[in-house]
Amino acid sequence: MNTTITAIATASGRGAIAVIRVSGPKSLGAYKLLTNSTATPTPNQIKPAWIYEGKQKIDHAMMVYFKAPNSFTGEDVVEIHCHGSKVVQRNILDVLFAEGIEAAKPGEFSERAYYNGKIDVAQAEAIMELVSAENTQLARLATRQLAGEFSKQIKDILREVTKLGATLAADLDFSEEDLPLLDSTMIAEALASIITKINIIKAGSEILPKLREGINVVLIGLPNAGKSTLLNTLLGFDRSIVSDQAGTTRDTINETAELGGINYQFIDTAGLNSKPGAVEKIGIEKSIENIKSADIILLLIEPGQESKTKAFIESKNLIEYIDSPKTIKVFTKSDISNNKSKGIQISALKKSGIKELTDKIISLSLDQAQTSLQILTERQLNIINRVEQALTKLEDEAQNLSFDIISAELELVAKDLNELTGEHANQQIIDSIFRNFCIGK
Ligand SMILES: Nc1nc2c(ncn2[C@@H]2O[C@H](COP(=O)(O)OP(=O)(O)OP(=O)(O)O)[C@@H](O)[C@H]2O)c(=O)[nH]1
Ligand SMILES: [Mg+2]
Repeated sequence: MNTTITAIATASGRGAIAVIRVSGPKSLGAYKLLTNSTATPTPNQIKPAWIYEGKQKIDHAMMVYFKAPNSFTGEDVVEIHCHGSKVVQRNILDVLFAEGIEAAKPGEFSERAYYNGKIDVAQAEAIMELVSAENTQLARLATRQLAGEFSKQIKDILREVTKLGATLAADLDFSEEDLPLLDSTMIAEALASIITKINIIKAGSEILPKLREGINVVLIGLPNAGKSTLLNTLLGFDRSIVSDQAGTTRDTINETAELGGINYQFIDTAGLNSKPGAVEKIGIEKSIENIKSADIILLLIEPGQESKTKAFIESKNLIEYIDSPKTIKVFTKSDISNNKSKGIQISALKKSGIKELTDKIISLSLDQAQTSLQILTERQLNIINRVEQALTKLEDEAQNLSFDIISAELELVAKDLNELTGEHANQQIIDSIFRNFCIGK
């Protein structure tokens, strides 16, 4: 780019300090002008300096110069860390504007970084997510995407699509007598493998709203196992009624809480009684529904009830949910028993084992999120869905389609995939992505 741009990179209004960014060929000149000096500053070093408007000192600031191509945008960049007063910020911008430096459009710094090959579109979008991340864990996960994880997966898929397309094209080029390289079974298999990868990305994107709204943790167990007591202990207040009567909780009780920077939706359920009364029965059906949709299951077992619990689970065909890594076995009332079974031993009464349990819940949710989380913007999700539909349709119809039609369809898919990372994306798409960014980003 020939132009030089500037914008305030920090939140608008008054603050302790503000950062003004400048990017483009006039950056170094602007540095010298503002600091009233002729010396070229050492790149990447923060230096205190007086800032001038003409001969007038307007602020004492910290200045950094990044020399192209070693900067965020890939161009010469200057950052002015001035005091947060609106007047000071305005004065500095006025000096810069007077030099013919232009006000940056929203996202223009990131856009320049993209054009200079510093980041791809998916990484730029991850920066956006990072800026708007509402909790620590989310921010950490956005950082992973910033490191290019998502783009790598897409390139992998793209490679498979292109390879399949190329093999089909090669078959088309051969004459009738040649043995084709592919048959319809092989095509269907190749398509299925690509679809699986797309679906993994989609599934990962569904975790994001959960991290925002709360991961479901369902407490289940026989009546009197201590579910409601544990819920109250986890929440730190009495939300659910506790009594020594079996069948105290009849309806599900939801409550949100934060543990270790992650939001959870804890769900206390009706005890799994094998001979319930009419109302209890409705509650138990709800419990079973909750087991099926849970992200994490806490299976509570009180002393001496392990085999009875197992029998109930088996009778309702719930083993697959209980034997899964998302279930934590919790042996309750350790104050009155000496259970040594594999699982976590807790006593809500004596508050023992609770920290071990919450640590386990946190690590389990981070495992689930980290192995699969994808932060997809609406734009990316739309493309992923479109690609998945096109490939599924192709897989269904592959038997009856000619190679040239399949190959043409795959080309369209490849075009869509390229749009995800911004490679070969057209100007209009690039514009629409970066204009959603904030100014100064
Ligand atoms: N000794 C001891 N008793 C406990 C502990 N946790 C719960 N209890 C008692 O066990 C009984 C049942 O507890 P609840 O929390 O109501 O059990 P629940 O699983 O919610 O029972 P339902 O709602 O009927 O399914 C109550 O009398 C509790 O005080 C514990 O850690 N130690
Ligand atoms: Mg209860």
